[in-house]
Amino acid sequence: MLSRAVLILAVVISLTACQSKKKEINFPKTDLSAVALIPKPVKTVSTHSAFALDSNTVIFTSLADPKFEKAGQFLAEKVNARLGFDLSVNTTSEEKDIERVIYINQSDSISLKTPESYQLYIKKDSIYLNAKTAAGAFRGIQTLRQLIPEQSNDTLTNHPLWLIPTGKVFDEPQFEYRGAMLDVARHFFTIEEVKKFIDLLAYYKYNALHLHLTDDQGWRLEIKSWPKLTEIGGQSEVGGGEGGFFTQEDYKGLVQYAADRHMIIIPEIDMPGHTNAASLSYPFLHAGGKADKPRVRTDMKVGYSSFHARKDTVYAFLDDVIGELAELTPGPYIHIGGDESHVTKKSDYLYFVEKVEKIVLKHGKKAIGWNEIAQAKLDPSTIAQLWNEPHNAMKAASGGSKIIISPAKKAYLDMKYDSLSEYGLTWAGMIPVDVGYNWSPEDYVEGLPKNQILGIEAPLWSETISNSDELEYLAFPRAIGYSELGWSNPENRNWEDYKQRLAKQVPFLNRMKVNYYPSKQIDWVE
Ligand code: TNX
Repeated sequence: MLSRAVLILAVVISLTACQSKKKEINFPKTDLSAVALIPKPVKTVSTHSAFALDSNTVIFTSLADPKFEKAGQFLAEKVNARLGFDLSVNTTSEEKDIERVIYINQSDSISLKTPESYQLYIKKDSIYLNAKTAAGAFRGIQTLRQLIPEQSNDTLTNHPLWLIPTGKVFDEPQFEYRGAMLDVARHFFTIEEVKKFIDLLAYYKYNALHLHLTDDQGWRLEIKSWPKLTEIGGQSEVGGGEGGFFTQEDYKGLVQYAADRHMIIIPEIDMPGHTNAASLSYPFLHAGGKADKPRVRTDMKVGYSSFHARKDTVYAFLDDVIGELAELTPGPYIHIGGDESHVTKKSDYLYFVEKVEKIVLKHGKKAIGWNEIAQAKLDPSTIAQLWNEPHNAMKAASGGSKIIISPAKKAYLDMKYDSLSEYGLTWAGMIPVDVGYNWSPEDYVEGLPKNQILGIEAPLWSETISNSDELEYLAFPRAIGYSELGWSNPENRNWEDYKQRLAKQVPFLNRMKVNYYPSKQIDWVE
């Protein structure tokens, strides 16, 4: 380890020393501040020259934290795949004439205020990416990916150079939580489909994917102590398709895939309503009374199912389920749903939420629930997710809870864009690309202090979609806008400026084969 560190230092020093011997290239004038970065960084300073990325560039990282090296490898993989290079990390080869280095540096600078803050110093012969944590380095790497131009310059020297504009980027997120949600219950999505969504979200600096794993139409995660949940409850979906579920092995792979991108997965077990598939698997869970008798449901109705709230066996079951879930979840949160329990008596609902919250706490996690849970007496560590009732968000906040902002009218990825939209619902209105962007999560709930907002999340319910193409049609481009609402300061957000930058995402979206909705509001750059 030590010798490798010394070697790297030697390379970095000798690189600076031998610059004078090299032929100076006259780069065309560049402008770092004009690059179409999304989300927009806090500050950029242009120095108008270029770092010439080529196949001889070397990547080094701090070695004290192995996660920095991993982040470097992620960068190398992305650059190699895109440009056909063979860059490696923290290795030197004798034959290579090292001219330029990218150094990913763990820094304890006090100007790096959050774990995800980063600074980029781009000079002609070096790029320094400073961050306190590997998560910060990873966010900076996404900026670097966005700074690599589409076209190489093939005339300045005898091989192609990708000219990265020189200057500085200082950046940090305005909210610590920036999430999207995917409903894999109404329609099942495969591990590969979810991974592709994660890749796209990571590029725009999201740090959380909430998976809505259970609903009336299906239960999608294997629970070893209660196998019928998936054997029976996993075999249906909206429209009558065959459904499906993740084994715990599959799911662990997904959690790791997200973690490799510095994202957490938040698993949701929606209850006491939205539980028809669970009660169909284990009828003792069913509330009776006003709740519909469990049967295979492939329709899109809501609000007809409920768990029984007064049976000890129901809570013993939930202790097992949440226990297994907590084991599978390195992140701090478990989502307990709580929405639209229209056939649960109010007193039963309150009793249920308070009991389940305690089970989550007992397993060492924090609970998140939809805004209805604020009717109960919540532990201050519990988070309320605003979707339709600002007054309940305020109530939760007054008890000390933090709030995730996900208003259906602004942030629901499953609302149609306009009357031409092929997929999506309209109950909360249509959300064209500009409406999705032109609002402020920090001002949405009057009187809610900013320091009680954990962040923003854009949910994608899947009643009308069942594969990656359809998912991408609804999520893109709108999810790109929500990344900016979560990350960038209000003073850096502006629709006219954003729409120009959004238009320039096309080459990336095409490379990733994303079936985005080609909204007429944007002059897409082909
Ligand atoms: C409301 S939003 C629901 C979901 C539906 C969604 C469709 C929320 C917490 N509950 O059950 O899928 O509308 O847009």
